[in-house]
Amino acid sequence: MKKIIINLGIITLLCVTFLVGCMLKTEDDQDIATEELSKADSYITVGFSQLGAESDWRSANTDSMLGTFTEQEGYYLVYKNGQQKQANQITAIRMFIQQEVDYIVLAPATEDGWDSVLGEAKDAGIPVILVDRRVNTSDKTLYSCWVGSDFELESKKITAWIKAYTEKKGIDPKDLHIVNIQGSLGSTAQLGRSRGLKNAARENGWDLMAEVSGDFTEAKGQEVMDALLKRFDNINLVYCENDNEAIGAIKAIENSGRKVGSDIASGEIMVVSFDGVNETALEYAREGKISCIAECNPLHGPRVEALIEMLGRGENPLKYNYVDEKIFSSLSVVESVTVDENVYEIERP
Ligand code: GZL
Repeated sequence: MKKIIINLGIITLLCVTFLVGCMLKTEDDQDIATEELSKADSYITVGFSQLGAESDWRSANTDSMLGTFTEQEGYYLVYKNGQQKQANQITAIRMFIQQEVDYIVLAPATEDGWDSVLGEAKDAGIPVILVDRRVNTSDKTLYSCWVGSDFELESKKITAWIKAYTEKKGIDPKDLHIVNIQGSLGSTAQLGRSRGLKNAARENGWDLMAEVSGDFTEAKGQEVMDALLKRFDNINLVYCENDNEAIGAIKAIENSGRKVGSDIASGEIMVVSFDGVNETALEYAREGKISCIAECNPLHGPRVEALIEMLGRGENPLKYNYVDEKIFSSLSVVESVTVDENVYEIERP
């Protein structure tokens, strides 16, 4: 009998312990949840919708934002990655609205289709800051301000470099046979960089033979370059709208047995690119495999923070805030380019 009582006692003790444990866990969970919410209440809460992770530039941009909006600096950041899909970004913005964040930061994948969800943020009284690419809307009140690059200026710099270089090398403009491996179609970076090349080709009499999207990725860049090499036998300049595409294109060119370089007259295929973030691309630029890179600066975190601080003080920042950017080449033939009456020194990568 005694043994049974002891067993019953142990069973009872185990049940009580279990129940207390659950309650403690629940209370702890409740405490943690409450603590998180209260912490969020005492911080500036920022909802950041990033478009994806397609390139080194994007990763650097994300790192800059995450490194800026930290709890130590008084922020509570809710970060959502859209995996290249606008629908995911729209869902994220609606979640930020439900969470009643203080600010929404949006890096839009493409320019169209934002009016509805930005209207919901406006109705909720949450300021929206755009970063990197732009949105195409007639209602400019849907966002407080934007910070990023002048993509067409980036293109004007690199095409001015191409013009100066080929003229110094005595290459007839009509003998310049160009293919453009474009970025993600409909993105502001792609639209500006493609427009810049198209205008320069028309003005200079260059032969722009094809424009095909490489989606800002290395794999797609290599695939597109493979196809273009099968389609054309006279390509002598490849204009890549970002470094990752350029790395992929160079793989395809070398796999085909052709040589990448700046000696077009001797049959080398010249590659130019944008970003200047990927270390391999910068090494290629130092080696002369990539002849010229137009910088696209990804470090927008501190810039967005400055805009939030201004908005927090009730000030009105500039609507459009452009970042200053360089142009890199290891070829000393061209020392500077002049674009829109501004002189840009060519810097070593
Ligand atoms: C430019 C940015 C582009 C980069 C690419 O600001 O939108 O997207 O040039 C990135 O590398 O994928």
